[in-house]
Amino acid sequence: MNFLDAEFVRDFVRMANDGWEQGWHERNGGNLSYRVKEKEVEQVLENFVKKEWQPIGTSVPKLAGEYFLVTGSGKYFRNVAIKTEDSICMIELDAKGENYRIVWGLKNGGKPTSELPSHLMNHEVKMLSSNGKYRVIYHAHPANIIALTFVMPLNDAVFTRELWEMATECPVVFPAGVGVVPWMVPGGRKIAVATSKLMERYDVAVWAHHGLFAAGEDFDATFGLMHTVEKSAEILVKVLSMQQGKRQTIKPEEFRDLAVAFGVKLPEEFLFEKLVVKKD
Ligand code: 2HA
Ligand code: ZN
Repeated sequence: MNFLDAEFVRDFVRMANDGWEQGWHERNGGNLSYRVKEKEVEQVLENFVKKEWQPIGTSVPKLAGEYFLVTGSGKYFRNVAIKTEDSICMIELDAKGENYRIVWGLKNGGKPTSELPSHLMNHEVKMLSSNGKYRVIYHAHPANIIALTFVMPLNDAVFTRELWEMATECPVVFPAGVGVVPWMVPGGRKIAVATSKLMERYDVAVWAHHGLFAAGEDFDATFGLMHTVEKSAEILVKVLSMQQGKRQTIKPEEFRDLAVAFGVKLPEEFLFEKLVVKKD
C-alpha cells in the first residue's frame, strides 16, 4: 500500500500535528518516534528505498533489526502533515543495534531527529520493561512545565507531588511519578543515558529548562500523558502566579484513597507530609 495511507503513518502524522497545534513545537522543536510492528513493516515494504548505513551514536542491541518511524532533524512539526515525505523518515536498525539506515522519507535529504540516541535508548528500556508493549517516545517543549524548572527544585519527589496535586487525574495517569533530568546539552549520549535511567522507573521525564520526554504503548496514551502533565503544570503556574503557596490541596491520605479507588500504586516516598502555612 501507499506509505502515507498506512494507519500507523496516519496516526503518527496526526499526533505530530496535534502537538504543533498545542504550541509545543516552535520552529524545529521536539521529536517523535514509533517502533513499527512487524505486520505494519510488511504493509509498506514495497515503498522502501534503502540508503547507506549510518552510526546511531550509541548502542541498542535489544532493538537490532527493528524499524522506527521518526521525525527528521531540523524538520518542523508544523510541516509533518503537509510535507510528510520531507519531514519524517522510516529507519531500519542493523543486526548489532549500532547503525541505522533510512528506508523511506526525508526525500530532500537529512537525518533522523538529533535526539535519536535518546529515543532509541528509551525505546530499548521501555520495550524490555513492558514486554514489548511500549512503542512511542515523544519529546516536546511545553511552556508551563519548562517554566516550573526555573522555580522548583529539580527533584523527582517535588515535581511528582506538585503535579499530582494540581489535577486529580494525574496520579492515575502517571502513578509512577515524574523524573527530572538536570540541564544537559541536548542531542547526545549523556542526556540519553540520564533519561533512559529514569525511564526504567517512570513514563515521563522533565528536561530542565528544555522540555518533556514521554513514553507510551500507543500514540493516544503518549500524547495524552504529555497533555496531562503540561495541563497540570499550567494550573500550577496559574496558582503560583495568583499567590505564594496553595490555600488547600489534595492531602497524602486523599491520594491513598484515590489509589485504592482507581487501583493504582502510588509510591509512599511521594506522599510525604508538607508544612502548610496558614495565611489568615
Ligand atoms: O530541536 O527539541 O531537543 C529538536 C529538539 C532537541
Ligand atoms: Zn528539545
